[in-house]
Amino acid sequence: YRTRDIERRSLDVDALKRSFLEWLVYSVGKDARAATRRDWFHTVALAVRDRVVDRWMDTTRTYYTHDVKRVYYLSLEFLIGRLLTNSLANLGIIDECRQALDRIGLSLDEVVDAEPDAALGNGGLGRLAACFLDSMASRNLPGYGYGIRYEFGLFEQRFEHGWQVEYPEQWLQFGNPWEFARPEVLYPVQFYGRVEEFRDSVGERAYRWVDSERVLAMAYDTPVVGFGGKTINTLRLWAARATRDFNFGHFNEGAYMKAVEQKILSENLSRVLYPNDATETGKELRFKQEYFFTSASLQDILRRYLQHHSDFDQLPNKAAIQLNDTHPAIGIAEMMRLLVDQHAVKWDKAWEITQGCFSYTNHTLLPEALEAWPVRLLERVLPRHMQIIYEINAKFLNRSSARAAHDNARLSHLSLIDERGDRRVRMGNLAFIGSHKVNGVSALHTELMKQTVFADFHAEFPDRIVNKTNGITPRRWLHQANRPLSDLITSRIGEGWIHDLSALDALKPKADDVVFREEFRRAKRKNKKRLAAYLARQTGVEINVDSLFDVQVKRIHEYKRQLMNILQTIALYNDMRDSPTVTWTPVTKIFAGKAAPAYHMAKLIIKLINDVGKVVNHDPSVHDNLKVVFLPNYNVTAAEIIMPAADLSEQISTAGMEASGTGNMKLALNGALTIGTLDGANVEIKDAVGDDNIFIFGLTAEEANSLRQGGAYNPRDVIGANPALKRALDMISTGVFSPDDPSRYHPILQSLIDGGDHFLVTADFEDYCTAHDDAVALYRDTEEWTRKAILNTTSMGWFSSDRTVGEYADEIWGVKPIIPDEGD
Ligand code: 26V
Repeated sequence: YRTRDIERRSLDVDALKRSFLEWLVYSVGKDARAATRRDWFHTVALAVRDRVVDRWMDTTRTYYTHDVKRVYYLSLEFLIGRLLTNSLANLGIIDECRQALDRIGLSLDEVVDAEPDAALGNGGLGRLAACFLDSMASRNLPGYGYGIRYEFGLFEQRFEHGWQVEYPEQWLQFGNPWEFARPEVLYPVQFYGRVEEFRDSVGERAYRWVDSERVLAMAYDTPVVGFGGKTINTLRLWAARATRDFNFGHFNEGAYMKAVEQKILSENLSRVLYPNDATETGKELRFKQEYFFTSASLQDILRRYLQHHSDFDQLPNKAAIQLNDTHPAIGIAEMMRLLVDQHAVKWDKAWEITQGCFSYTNHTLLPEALEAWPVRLLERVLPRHMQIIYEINAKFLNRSSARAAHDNARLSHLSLIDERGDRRVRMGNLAFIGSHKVNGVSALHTELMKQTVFADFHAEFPDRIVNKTNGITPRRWLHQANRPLSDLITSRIGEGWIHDLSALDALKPKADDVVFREEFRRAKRKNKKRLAAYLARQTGVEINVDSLFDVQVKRIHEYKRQLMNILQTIALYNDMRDSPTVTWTPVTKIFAGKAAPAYHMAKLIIKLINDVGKVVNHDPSVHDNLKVVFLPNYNVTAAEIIMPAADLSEQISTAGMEASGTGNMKLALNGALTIGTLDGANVEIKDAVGDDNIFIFGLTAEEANSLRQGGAYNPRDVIGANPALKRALDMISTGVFSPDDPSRYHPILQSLIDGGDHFLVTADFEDYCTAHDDAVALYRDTEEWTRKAILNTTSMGWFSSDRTVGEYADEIWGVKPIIPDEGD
């Protein structure tokens, strides 16, 4: 492409400006005088996209010519957020772009703000997938993301009278400048029908899936720009398209309209992201989404492999397929079907290939989130897969040591079928036996996997379970989101940390440097001002920039214990009112997060926080020393404003329940001190930052487990023994925060008192309050606090997702970095 348009690829300010003006007119179709901010966003995005296309083709061609081993990250969720700043930063042209826009009289920040937030995910699992894409590209690893191009991303959250209300989120409404539609990349995906047995050409038993309904999967590609702009990988998302395979001649008018309607309905498959991050019991559409994108992705992977190969022997050396949770686990059976039924590979060989390719990441131990699809559903929707699963199960159980030992209890645990009640296929078990490696996402979580859900499998395959502690991309979560701190760090150690976060180690001694501490505080203050302005705009609540910003941002879930946080807030409010002459340290409690639309308890907790905020924020007797703000519609873009501004990071889940957490890493990297339990990656964060620089409290996973098992735990006694807790609960129960409906919160009180307090809120309350008091007391010692904050930032190098994907690449995928060749 030496002859291709040099102008289009030029990174200098004037060329960018010319591109913008040209794109606005010829692609967006607007005159500069009539252009809206959104028009300018599309203009700039398209011009920036031009700067990545050649490199993208270089990358793709290099992978192809060298026939490298690729990794395919199969995920039902990619929580990407905005891409403009990310693309500019990774290409290294933020300043150039800012100047070019300046010369047209536009502000980059305003243009950036017109981009919708791509929310194709619920929370941690989806954001991790997005961080991994960034890290694979930045480490020059041949990595592809495969997922669904949902027309509606995660719902928009609004508060009406303090209650969460969900609205559809139409991120594609005005088009998506980052994607390339590939109408020619189209795969058929079948559903329903029946299986026919027949004899193949050599007289062996074979099967075909007939009378099925078909939907087409159409590809949309988004370039994934690595840092430095060398490697540009691909995120391929599938959209459902109706087939055109019905015969017009056979229809009378009524049947015709019905048939067209059927076709239209089939496109519902990619319409909407399921908004639950824990349960979705037996929803057929969800199951069909899982199979739809998995089948299309595997067909695409095999097609790419067959460009260079004529048999499948080398597939495990060319394709590593990572299952992001069990959502794509049906891929194990689909790979077997494609190999055995479509490509006539012998069963045993096909199984060896499948295991060689697949690996599986577990993201939760919560029993309600472990997928188990009813056998009846599978028989109906995917009849051939059900047969294959039975076959896999029979062969596996026959060879298991449990069979040899005639240990029926163990056999029933190992089985792919849960025979209790309605029979179900355990997707975790399928993913486990079809994979060569299975991983947890933090040291503690991996240990608990071995001891609990996968204990029998671990005994059978002691080398299969490995740990890969999660990480976050330092590009988005420090370099882009926190320019003040990013610039400060770069001023001392150069830019190397952006692609090697362990370089932050070198800054640790700066914690003892007064000047550095002053500059660090200045950066934090800037970020706090920005957040305060944002909160005022979004919620109308004015907060004190010098107060301690105490932040809990994450999905609302009982195990994450936002309830414990608001109870402590009420106790603090009472202390302040009781002792008005004490000089209190001002605290601002900041909450954000969505509840699953059907999760009533979570929605009630949101309402409680909003109700408490209404009382506290208007009570003159606390002299603005306490404010409670719940920011609506938490998403990646909001997180980028919140993380840099936090002083205290709330990571207070019941020990043993949070698989890892990644918000904990984002906050600590941005200089917040953690108040947390020994859960998930908090354990490793504590080891990294040191015991003196974190506030750990509460029961350990083991203690929590024995307390529950012991049967002697009585929340009523605990409440009786803690006057502050009792008073807070009494205020809730007598309607102090809900005078219009005093019984509103009885379900919450019920769950704590008579419901047995499953999440041990009352058990950990006192210890939590003490830890919080310690944190607030330390905050008054500005220098000491800053020292610890700096040690948090500078100790977080290991938590880069570059480290995480490096470990996956070496120990699970067997893929190597390759620098793309330039030009043809
Ligand atoms: C399950 C389901 C069930 C069906 C409806 C939709 C849906 C969506 C997601 C899930 C899985 C939830 C598991 C999850 O998000 N785990 C989180 O993974 C993070 C990344 O590893 C980790 O940091 C969090 O601790 C963990 O909760």
